[in-house]
Amino acid sequence: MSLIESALDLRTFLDELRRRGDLIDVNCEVETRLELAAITRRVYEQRLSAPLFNHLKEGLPGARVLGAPAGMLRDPAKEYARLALHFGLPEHTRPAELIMTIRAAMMATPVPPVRVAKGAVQENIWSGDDIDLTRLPVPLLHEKDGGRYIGTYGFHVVQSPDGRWDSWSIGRLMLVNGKKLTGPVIPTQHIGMIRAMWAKEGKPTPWAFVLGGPPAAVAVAGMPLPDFVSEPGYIGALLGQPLEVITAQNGTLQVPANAEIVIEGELSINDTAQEGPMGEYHGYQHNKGKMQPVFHVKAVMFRNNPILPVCVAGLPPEENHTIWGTMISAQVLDALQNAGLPVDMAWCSYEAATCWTVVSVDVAKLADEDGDARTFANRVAEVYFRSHAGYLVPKLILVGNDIDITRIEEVVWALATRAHPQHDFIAYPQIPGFPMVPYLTSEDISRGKGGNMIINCLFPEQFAGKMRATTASFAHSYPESLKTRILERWREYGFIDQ
Ligand SMILES: Cc1cc2nc3c(=O)[nH]c(=O)nc-3n(C[C@H](O)[C@H](O)[C@H](O)COP(=O)(O)O)c2cc1C
Ligand SMILES: [Mn+2]
Repeated sequence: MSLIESALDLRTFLDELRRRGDLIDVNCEVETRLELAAITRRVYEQRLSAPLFNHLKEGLPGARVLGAPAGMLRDPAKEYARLALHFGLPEHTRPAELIMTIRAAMMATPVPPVRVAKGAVQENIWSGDDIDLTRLPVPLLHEKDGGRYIGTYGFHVVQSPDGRWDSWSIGRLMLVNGKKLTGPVIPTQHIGMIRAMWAKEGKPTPWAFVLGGPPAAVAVAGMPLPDFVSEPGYIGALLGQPLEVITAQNGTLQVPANAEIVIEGELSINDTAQEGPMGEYHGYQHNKGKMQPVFHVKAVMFRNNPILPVCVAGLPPEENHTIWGTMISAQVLDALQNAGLPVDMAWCSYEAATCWTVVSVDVAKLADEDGDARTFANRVAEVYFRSHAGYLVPKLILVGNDIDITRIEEVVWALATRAHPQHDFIAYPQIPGFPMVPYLTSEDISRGKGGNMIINCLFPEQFAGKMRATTASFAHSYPESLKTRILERWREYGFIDQ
């Protein structure tokens, strides 16, 4: 079977992981309160196979939870395999191939979804008094979380009042009770923008939330595509075929036909509830929650033995880094290249918890640029921080393309040896930035700016097409003929490893 089938359907995705030995069927009884989350946390941190919890102590009999859906693998040759399978890409896929695939679909013609009459998600339908989300296996993810989170790897579905813009976006959702949810609706995110359009008409936002949708759809729902670009059409372009959708119970919104669970209702205009705190993507657990908008649930659909996918946010690498970070990287590369800047790769190092992006500068083209490092950094800042994707990640590191920016040890080396303390750390306190960044002060958060900076790791000589020094290493310091001979004789010297 083609790997694309895994990108289109969660159960096919899980079968493929199982075939590869990258899925553990956890058949013993596990608690939804902390136990499944602690296991999943350890899985991320040790880079183990994804756990599918088949037997949960609480909740609907037969309901299951999937942990670490896009966690990293321990084998360095297949580190990105689970992430790559979200796009139907093979086990050995490297970051550059991921980014190029995601980028190429941005330049392709959108392929809108096709509506089908019936979908597996309609196997069970709750409405009215039947609705009780507490019957699903909703986990408590960290001991100090303010509630149980049903949405950590699911996406919101909303549409602009004129019907022209469909927005699918990942956002977290906490249970308030069996019929009420709450979660952040940040005004600069697309769900916040569309909610404002409905509020202007005096109406709550018709809303659905998809859990266990096609893996490619989930990944794209975590991607900051530009304003007014509909995610479903982009997903079709990415996969080379349309998604199958059904019309939700409310009669207007369209949701993937093969989703595991769909919750639908309204995102209120004025109702709020206490949300959080929750252990978050930057690796910290704050000790206070916040008032956030309420989502009122009007219907729930789910497959038999539904699977609830879960991201247990915290220290990298989890999906806020592997999915969000990767999708942001592709989007940032697109924005910078479209602006004519000489860059050839962008990468949100997972280790930096989606708080920095590294940008690889094509030094052969840099010599054609006018001005010095400061002028160049200012140009990059204007494009990057003002883009929907760059806005989310407050630090940008500029390095020459002799560095492989997907290798953290090379980035650290460049940071330590190339950035001058007096002129290469350039703060942009006036450019708006994402409020969730952990080092922001309360004044920064209320002003909506203050945390952005560029770190320039380009040597002044690189702006004149030269390099200050060559690299001292096996790759750079010896004649090719000698290196070849040494590698041929490696075992003869007594080394057993390659
Ligand atoms: C696992 C995961 C969890 C996320 N949680 C949130 C969240 O709670 N709130 C939020 O604003 N963005 C969250 N994001 C990021 C958004 O999904 C992302 O910025 C996306 O671009 C938003 O869609 P939009 O660009 O259409 O607004 C999360 C991403 C991932 C991968
Ligand atoms: Mn969007």
